[in-house]
Amino acid sequence: MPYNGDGSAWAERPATSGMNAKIADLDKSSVYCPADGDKHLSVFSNAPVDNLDTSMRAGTRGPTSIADPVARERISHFDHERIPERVVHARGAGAHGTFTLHTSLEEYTCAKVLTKVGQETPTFTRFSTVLGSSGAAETAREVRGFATKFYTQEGNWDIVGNNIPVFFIQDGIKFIDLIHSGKPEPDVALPQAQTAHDSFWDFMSLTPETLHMAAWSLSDYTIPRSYRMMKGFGVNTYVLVSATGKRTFAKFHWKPHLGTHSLVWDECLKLGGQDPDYLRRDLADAIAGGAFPKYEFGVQLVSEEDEESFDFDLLDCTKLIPEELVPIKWVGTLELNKNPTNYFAETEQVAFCVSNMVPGIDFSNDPMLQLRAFSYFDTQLSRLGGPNFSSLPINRGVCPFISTARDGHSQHRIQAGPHYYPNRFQTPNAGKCPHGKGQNYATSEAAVKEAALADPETMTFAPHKVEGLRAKQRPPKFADDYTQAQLFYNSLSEVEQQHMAEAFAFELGHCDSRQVQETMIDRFNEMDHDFAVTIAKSFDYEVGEPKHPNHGKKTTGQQPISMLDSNNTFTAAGRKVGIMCLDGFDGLQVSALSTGLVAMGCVVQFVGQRKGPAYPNGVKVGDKSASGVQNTDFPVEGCRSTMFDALFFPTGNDAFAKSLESGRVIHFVREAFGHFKPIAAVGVAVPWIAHKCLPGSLDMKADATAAFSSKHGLILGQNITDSEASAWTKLTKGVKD
Ligand code: HDE
Repeated sequence: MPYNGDGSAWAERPATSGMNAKIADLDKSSVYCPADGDKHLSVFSNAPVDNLDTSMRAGTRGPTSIADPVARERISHFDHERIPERVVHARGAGAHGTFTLHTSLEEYTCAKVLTKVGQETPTFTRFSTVLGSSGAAETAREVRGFATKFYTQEGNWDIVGNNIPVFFIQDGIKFIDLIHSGKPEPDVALPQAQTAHDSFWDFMSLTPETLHMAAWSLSDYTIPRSYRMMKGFGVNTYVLVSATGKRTFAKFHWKPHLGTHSLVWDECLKLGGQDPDYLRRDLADAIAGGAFPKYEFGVQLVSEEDEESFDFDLLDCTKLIPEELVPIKWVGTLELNKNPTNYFAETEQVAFCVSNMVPGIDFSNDPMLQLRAFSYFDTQLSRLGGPNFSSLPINRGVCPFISTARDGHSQHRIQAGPHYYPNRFQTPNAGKCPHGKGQNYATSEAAVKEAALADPETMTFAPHKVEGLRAKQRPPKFADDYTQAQLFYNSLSEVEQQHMAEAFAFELGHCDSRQVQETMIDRFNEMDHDFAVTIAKSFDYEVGEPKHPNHGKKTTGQQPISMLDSNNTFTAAGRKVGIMCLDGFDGLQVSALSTGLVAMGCVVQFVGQRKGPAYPNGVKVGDKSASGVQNTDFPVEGCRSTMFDALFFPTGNDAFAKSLESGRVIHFVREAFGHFKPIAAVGVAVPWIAHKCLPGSLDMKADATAAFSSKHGLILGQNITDSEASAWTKLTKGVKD
């Protein structure tokens, strides 16, 4: 069952049984709408209001009275309904969930969320695009955010990551320029939600450290099929701290159970108009229908002793750690299982802060991470209006705590007790912190260590030595901009490399500056000469010999770079199949196939001449109560093949065969075929596809009634065998010859 937009979900307070601790906490702040006996319409004062239709005025045609508190307050509240959108990642979709740990990381961290096997931690996850404003289309080519707040028993822990394991720049000081260059041009504010303009590629071409991320940005990773089919990465290097004070570098990974899949660019362009909410709808539909998206959580761990053993620097977030060097240890599962009740209160007001850490998890010296630790907290002050954003319902923790922070705009808590520390009331931790007696400083290195280790629960910032010459400087290994860009490119399949070249033609084709185009081609020449020669063809440019020829090495693993790698997951589950139910369709076939598809976890949607009843063979058109009448999701004029992953055309009677002749229906087949989507057809639909829709495209004789092409994902036949059906349902779309 897809997300129901008819408002029926508003009618009742959901049952409280089975709620996780965070949902139960949110429920305390929730207001539901049914007008039961005790409720009345009201304004700020909560006094009853009898009339919301007409303001108070002097005589029926006289001036409106400012003394009417109802009209005034309603207008005033409306005037202030908007808050600033996020300066980046403004467009997002959120969901509640549960994180369950299946493998303990006790050897590396004292964080209970990562050590107590079987423990379920409530979460809130927000997926986002980066540059588009909050109303932008979601299928634009964009890096995607993947941020998760864990409401742990030790406080909130936020992993604010992306769907790509590396980032554009190495130092946070350049972030403002990166984002300014990508956002719409400042004079006429275009383009929206895309990097296809001069400023962005100007910045990229003049900033060599961006090369690796530039390659990822042009790849299919920036056009995901679904947030359910998208990886996540912490990107920066973090540090786990064990109960004995051992520090271990960690990279965080999310791996979707449905595999990692993308759209093809032509679909994106069309979907941007057909359904600008494509990804948030997909997420909400899946959760509402009980097909809860799941992701494995994993870590790559590097001991402090091995910090210098790589030819890249662990503190450089333009680099990943290839899995041949450090395998991923999978430790837990995130399930997204509840849609928000109120988008603004939850998805908009959620404030992810990189600085939200729990004891046992710490920052590394990654210069991006260090500045991120400041930025997120800081931005919430203007976005959410002051320092009390952390006590908004979606942001407040579920563990008991005491704080001496007080007052400020919109204080949500009523805090009793001492507002200073230390105090004589023995506020917890008073006796525990290093050197006790309320003195939060120590007089020797040994004393600090001893005190911290005595109580791992206070070890968020476990002691470790820092030294160096204070200067504006970068580590020497930060200088290599090419090796990993080459590794990425080599690890893709040929078709994915081809998609990158096409993406380049689109992106740089929207730039006007010859200098930007040529400099960017020269940059990619340092990644791969053949690639540069290919992309240069669209710009009438001759590429020279590269200074850094491609080393030819590849990488693979549990989080393979190529989406066509055999370690990726291919499944019919979660895919949307459109079934064409034009009047006169074979009802038995449709019900058998749709039952089978649903059993495999597919979402089935029916398309007919009208939204409403579709009449099968043997039922009179208009006889709504006859058995076998199929309720459709879309009229054929109201949808396109791009909205489905696969199409099924049943057989049918003469009327059905005649309706197939419509240009719109023929276009369905041609477009889906062009996108390499699986198409299945039976009976009268077979010759129609072979001869009317795709004449000359299929390897079948003129009189053939059956054909199977695994290459095209196409099966046509009187009967579809099990093995053909299972090959078809692999739905390995997006693959070009
Ligand atoms: Fe962000 N980033 N970022 N970022 N970022 C924000 O915080 C920032 C960076 C990421 O769904 C902002 O609350 C700086 C890397 C995500 O609410 C802001 C730097 C990565 C989200 C901010 C970075 C990210 C944000 C805007 C360089 C991948 C959306 C609103 C030092 C690991 C979170 C907000 C959500 C949001 C700043 C770099 C991911 C302004 C200064 C690297 C997923 O604080």
